[in-house]
Amino acid sequence: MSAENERTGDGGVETQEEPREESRDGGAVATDGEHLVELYKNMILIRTFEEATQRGFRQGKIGGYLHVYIGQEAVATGFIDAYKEGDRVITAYRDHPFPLLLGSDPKSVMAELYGKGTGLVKGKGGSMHLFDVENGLYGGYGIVGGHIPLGVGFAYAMKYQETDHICQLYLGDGAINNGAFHEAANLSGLWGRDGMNPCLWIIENNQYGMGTSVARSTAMTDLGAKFDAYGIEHEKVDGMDLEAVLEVAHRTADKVRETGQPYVVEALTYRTAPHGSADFFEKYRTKDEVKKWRQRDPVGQLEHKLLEREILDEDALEEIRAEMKETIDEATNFADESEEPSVEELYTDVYAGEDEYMGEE
Ligand SMILES: Cc1ncc(C[n+]2csc(CCOP(=O)(O)OP(=O)(O)O)c2C)c(N)n1
Ligand SMILES: [Mg+2]
Repeated sequence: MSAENERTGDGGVETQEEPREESRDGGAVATDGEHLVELYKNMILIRTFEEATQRGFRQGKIGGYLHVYIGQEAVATGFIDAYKEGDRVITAYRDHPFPLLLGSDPKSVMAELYGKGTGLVKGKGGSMHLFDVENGLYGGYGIVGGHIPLGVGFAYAMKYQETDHICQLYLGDGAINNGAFHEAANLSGLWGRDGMNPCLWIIENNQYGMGTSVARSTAMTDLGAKFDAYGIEHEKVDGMDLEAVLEVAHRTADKVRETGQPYVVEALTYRTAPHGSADFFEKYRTKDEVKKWRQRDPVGQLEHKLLEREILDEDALEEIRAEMKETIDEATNFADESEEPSVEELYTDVYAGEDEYMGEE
């Protein structure tokens, strides 16, 4: 199967292809400074949001679980750039960047984490169950691997309904060893033979599932290669390099849209944050390893490129950071000051309305 990029010793990959030069609006992807600045803002928005959620958790204002995306920002930012209206996005519980990138109001995303009635799903979902159908986000799921069959089903439905939309299905390296993954991958490959499964599988290989490294959870550590068994093509990308992700994201999203066949991208990345709120004291990663990946931080790498190419100077970078901080401060205050959901809300959204899903009687 196609492996256009190759692993390097430190877990990254060397991109062998030249970045392509088209984006969804016909402009340049890799060389257009304005576009990179826009995406830099998105990455800072995510980073700042996540840092604020960590503070909110420590203050006891965010309950339940909290899994942040720090270190992985280039992956979602690059792929969501290839999102087109009508597409669907589905992911697991490390889901905060998705509504932010798809256009949900950061205030309602933060309020959801605070469990408030003004939250994205009225405070009923929390950190792991973000949902914004209008903007293409179909969750947010806490059961590892549980959402994978749903994503493959969405892709089938989109073709069945004769649209040219695709499903972006995100999954972690840990989810690959789950039974639901294998059943769904089999169907995705099978339906893809008839052009009936426009599913772009995006593996966020951050090297660990909780405290267990990929090498300790499977004998076949080339995760993309698992898809050979199901007849689905795959490749790897350096998930710390936004431009590399952008190139792959646009090319593969176009391919999936045109062919109706699934495709897999394994993004090699790293969560520099702990796994979740219950994992403050890491015993499974060396300081050296974390340091090595931090040196390849996706935000830092992009800042370096913006400076080197003289697209932005230090002052301009600082201005963007300040602007994003203001947005997130506002979101945090909004969440903090919002009301708890009303008791009546316990009885709404429990069952789907008949008209909504079952048709008129
Ligand atoms: C079916 C199931 N088994 C176990 C868990 C507990 N659990 C929560 S997160 C996690 C690790 C998943 O790792 P990965 O898919 O790599 O995602 P990451 O956290 O690295 O983004 C596990 C095992 C769960 N939520 N669901
Ligand atoms: Mg993982």
